[in-house]
Amino acid sequence: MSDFDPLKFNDDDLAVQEAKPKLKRPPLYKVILLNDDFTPMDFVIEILMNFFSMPQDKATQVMLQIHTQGVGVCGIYSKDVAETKVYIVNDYSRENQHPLMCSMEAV
Ligand code: TYC
Repeated sequence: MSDFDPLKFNDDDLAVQEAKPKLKRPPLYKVILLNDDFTPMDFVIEILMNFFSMPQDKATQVMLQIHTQGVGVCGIYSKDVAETKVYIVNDYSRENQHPLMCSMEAV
């Protein structure tokens, strides 16, 4: 019999490697508000309550943190939701002639 015997190469000889799972968690984004000298404090509180569902005491706390430290996090969302929040907050601020800036950054 020759050295090469195809029958030797049956299924049991196959080297198998477990497939690595290809699922990754989708990236998350922080939606942030920046301080400025002109937007009224009450307007920022209204934004935090209405667009980020914060109760008034939490919204006041976050607004004051932005006011003193320059920037603050409004919430953490998937990319699509974060983009929409940024868009509607900036749109609403412009509509009300305030220079408030909302943006997002990867977590
Ligand atoms: N600094 C503003 C003021 O003194 C208040 C303010 C807070 C503005 C937070 C923007 O994201 C902001 N009226």
